[in-house]
Amino acid sequence: MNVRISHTASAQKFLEDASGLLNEGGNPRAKALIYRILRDSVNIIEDLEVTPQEFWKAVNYLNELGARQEAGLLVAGLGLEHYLDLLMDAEDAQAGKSGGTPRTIEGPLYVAGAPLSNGEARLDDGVDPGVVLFMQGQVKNTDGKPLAGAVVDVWHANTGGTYSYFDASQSEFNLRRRIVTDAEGRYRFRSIVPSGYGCPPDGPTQQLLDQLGRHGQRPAHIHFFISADDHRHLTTQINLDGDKYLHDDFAYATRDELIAKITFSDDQRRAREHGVSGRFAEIEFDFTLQSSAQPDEQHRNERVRALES
Ligand code: MBD
Ligand code: FE
Repeated sequence: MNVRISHTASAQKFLEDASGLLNEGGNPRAKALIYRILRDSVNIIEDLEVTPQEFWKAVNYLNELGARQEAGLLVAGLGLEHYLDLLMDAEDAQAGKSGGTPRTIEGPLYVAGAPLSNGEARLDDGVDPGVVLFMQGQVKNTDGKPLAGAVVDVWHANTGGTYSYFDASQSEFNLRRRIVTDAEGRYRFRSIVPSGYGCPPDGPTQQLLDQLGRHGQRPAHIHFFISADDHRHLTTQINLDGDKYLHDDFAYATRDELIAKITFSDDQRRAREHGVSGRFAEIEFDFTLQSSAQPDEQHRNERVRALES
């Protein structure tokens, strides 16, 4: 028996009252959003005949999600963060903005204020016994002109798939650096080859993914914010070719143009040139930025981030 009341005048008035639409105070945007959320919520409850047990289970789920600080992880896993990218891509297409390295999601694990250096950096603290990685490339504009003084803000996981700051066992800013490109627009860094990420198996995000019959794994990847004066800020990642989850990312971040070839080498002459011994890996990847005269486009979107003032 599907009983509905949301269409009645009294129910609609009730939702308007609960959203503050009948008073003068508050914020009109907040009222409009909450009114829509309440209307859609009661529609879901009525359409899908949500039981009180299911409703309170969902309320408790939100508490768990917050307590575990996993809201940012869940929106990535449900594809909503990727959906925002698709929407921004469509907006760009409509506005005639094209070219350059594609955007892809930031994810929930950025930490602001990583050490800044010129041209090159070592990202790892030497603790992780992973394969040494040398990555380098150029930041350019859409005409192919190198951009000197661009900032390459890079972060990635260790061989356990965990990120410093969120994994308190790692040193401060491990695997996180900001590198300013040199006169030829070049950056280069030494690090270790990251492993893919997996959602905490005992957390609320994985609990929900289990209900959907989905895994919570990401391929090995490296995150970047790329910025330069008079150019559009770029939030992106590279995904390492050959990873089992390359085209099965639970956060849907992989894009064809962002698949980076990684070359492993045992050539000890070349290792010595790099100042290391043993097996090492190399990645070359260039980033291309669209030019922009709009200051709001030149910076990353506002979002609550760790250590960001
Ligand atoms: C990550 O490392 C990540 O990049 C995303 C999007 C979600 C969870 C962990
Ligand atoms: Fe990540």
